[in-house]
Amino acid sequence: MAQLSFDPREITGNFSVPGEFTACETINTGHINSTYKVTFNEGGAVRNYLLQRVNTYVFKDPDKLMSNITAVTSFLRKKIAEAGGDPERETLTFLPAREGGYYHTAADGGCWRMCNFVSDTFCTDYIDRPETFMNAGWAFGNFQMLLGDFPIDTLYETIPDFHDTGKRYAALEEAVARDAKGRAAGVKAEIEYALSGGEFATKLTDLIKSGGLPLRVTHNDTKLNNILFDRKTGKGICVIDLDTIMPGLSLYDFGDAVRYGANTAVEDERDLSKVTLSLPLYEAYARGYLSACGDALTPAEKELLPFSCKIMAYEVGIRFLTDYLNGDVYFKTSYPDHNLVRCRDQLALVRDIDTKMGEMERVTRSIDR
Ligand code: GN1
Ligand code: MG
Repeated sequence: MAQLSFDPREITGNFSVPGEFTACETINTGHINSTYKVTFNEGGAVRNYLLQRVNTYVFKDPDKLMSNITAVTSFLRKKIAEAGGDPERETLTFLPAREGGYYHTAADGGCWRMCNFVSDTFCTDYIDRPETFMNAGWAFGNFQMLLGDFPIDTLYETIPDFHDTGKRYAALEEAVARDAKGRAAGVKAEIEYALSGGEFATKLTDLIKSGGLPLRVTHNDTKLNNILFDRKTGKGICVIDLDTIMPGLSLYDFGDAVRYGANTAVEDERDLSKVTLSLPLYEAYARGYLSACGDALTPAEKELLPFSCKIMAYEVGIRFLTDYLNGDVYFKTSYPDHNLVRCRDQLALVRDIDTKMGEMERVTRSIDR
C-alpha cells in the first residue's frame, strides 16, 4: 500500500459499512477531489467502495453539495428501477455517515464521503474507437433525459456562475491585472489570444437571459472519465462525479464532452501539432447523444451544438490560464507549468475547431434529419 496521508480504516469507520476494512488503493483521476478504492471483508465476501476526500476549496458548502447529489441519485434510482435497469450499477449510492448526513468531517477538517464501487466497469481518459465515444454520448444524453422532470428549483448552485464564460473572462482579466506570481510577462501571446474571445464569451449566457435557451438539470463536468463503461458490453452505464449537477445548459454538457474526448491529443499535450478536433469522434458523440435526448432539444440547442464545443474548450482554456497566473491554486498540477500546458492545448483546440465549424454543422444536420 503506498503511503497515505490519512488512516483509511479510521476514516471509513465513520460510515455505516458492513464488514472489516482490508485495503485502500489510490485512484489517480480528476483534477479536484482525491479518490480511493477501499476494500472490506463482509463475512468472507470481498466488497469494494469508493472513498473520496472532497476539495472544500472548490466546494465550499458540503451540506448543499451532498443535498444535490443525494436528491439526484435517489431520483435516478427510482427512474432506473422503473425502466427495468439496475440502480446498483447505473447510479451512485452514498453511504450515511455515523454523525448524520452523507459526509464525515475529519479532525483535520477534511470532508470525506463513501459510495458504491460499480464492479466490472472501466473508466477511460482516451478513446480507443469511435463506438466508445458514441456510448459516452448516449450516457450523458440519457442522464439528461432521466433528469428531464427533476424539480430544478430544489438544486443549489454549488459553484456559482460555473459555466458563465463572461465571468470566467473577467476573472482572467483580474488575474492578469494582479499578476500574483509575476507570470504574465511570459505568457503575453496566450493572454492576448484568450482576451480576443470576448466577442463570443457571453453568447450562451445572453441567450439564457433572453429566453433563447432553456435551463435544464445538467452535469456540467462531462469529461470522458466521468462515465463508467460496462466491461462486457462497452456501454456507458453510470455517470459519476456528480458534484457540479446544477441548473445549466445542455450545451455545456455536450461541448465539454467533445472538447475533452474528441481532442486527438490528451488535455495536457505539449506538442500542439497533435491537438485537433477529430470529426469522426465528433460525429460519433453527436450520434450517441442525439439518439438519447435529441427529441427533447429545441432547434436553438441543436443549432449551437458545434459552437458549444468551441466555447467550452475556450472556457476551460482561460480557466487554466487564470489558475496559472494565480499560482495554481485551483486545479491539481503535477509540474510547475502544467496549467499553462493545459491552457495552450485547449486554446489550440479552439483554433482548430474554428477551421472545422462548417463541417461540424453539416455533420450535425445530417444526423438530425
Ligand atoms: C475539473 O474534477 P474533474 O477533473 O472531473 C473541473 C472541470 C474542468 C476539468 C478540466 C469542479 O474536472 O470543470 O473542465 O477539471 N471541475 C471543477 O479537466 O472545476
Ligand atoms: Mg472527474
